[in-house]
Amino acid sequence: MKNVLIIQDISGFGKCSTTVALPIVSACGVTGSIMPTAILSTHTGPEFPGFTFLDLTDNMVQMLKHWEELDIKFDAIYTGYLGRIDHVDLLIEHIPNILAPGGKIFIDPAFGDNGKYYVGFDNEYGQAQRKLVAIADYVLPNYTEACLLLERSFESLTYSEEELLEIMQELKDIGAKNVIITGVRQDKMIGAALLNEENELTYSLAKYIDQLFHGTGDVFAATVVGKYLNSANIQESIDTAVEFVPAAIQATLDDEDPITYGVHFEKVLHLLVP
Ligand code: PXL
Repeated sequence: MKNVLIIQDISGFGKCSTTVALPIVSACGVTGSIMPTAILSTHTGPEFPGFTFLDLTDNMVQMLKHWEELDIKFDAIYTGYLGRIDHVDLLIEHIPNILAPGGKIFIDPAFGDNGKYYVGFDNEYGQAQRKLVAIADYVLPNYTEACLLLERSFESLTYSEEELLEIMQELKDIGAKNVIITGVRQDKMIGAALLNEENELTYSLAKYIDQLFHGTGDVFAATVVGKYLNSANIQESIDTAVEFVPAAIQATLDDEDPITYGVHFEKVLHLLVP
């Protein structure tokens, strides 16, 4: 059975990062191992002012040391929201020791949306994440994160295919083997674009639902990772994720909970079961 190491924070309430990634990869029939980077009361979005934040860097060092002593290896490493710049160098140093031969590295920068960094992050954090992009087999930024990584203007985006390719190529120039950009829009559709190792550009698009939800980037990335580990087919995995996100959003809209409670992906999790 494939085993992916999910390296993200645990947000107690609000559904994102580890609490989303773990059930999703499990539904895909993949073992999810975790290395929490921080524990928060909620995610850092504006709906939850005053969130708590416990940094777990010291514990990460201990966990890595223990796994290295036991020679534990993972079939994939999947990083998302980390929390501290220090985490980047720690991971760069240790990932080679805990990745199985032929294992894949998935990097979701997870530091911004709508043209801005999340609370607590700045350009220094974004530029540090470039080191992870450099070792990625697959990097999965949204348009905001792609622009911030490249220090490009988000406001002057034209969303043309030429510009999209330029951005993807620049991310490859940093070192990422494959680039998956999310939030790509075409007419009434939304989805993701992939520029693969052979420099082929493909789109996966689904119906656009005009409602922003926190955590959809995490749902998308976790689905790609979980499905990929079972199929080794990145295009199929992206197609599934692009369909799964609107299904989860629709399930949330159909529920009476306030949307601040997060995406109710649990209601459609069965769609991912092999
Ligand atoms: O969904 C990304 C994410 C993950 N973890 C935390 C966050 C966010 C986005 O704001 O705040 C703690």
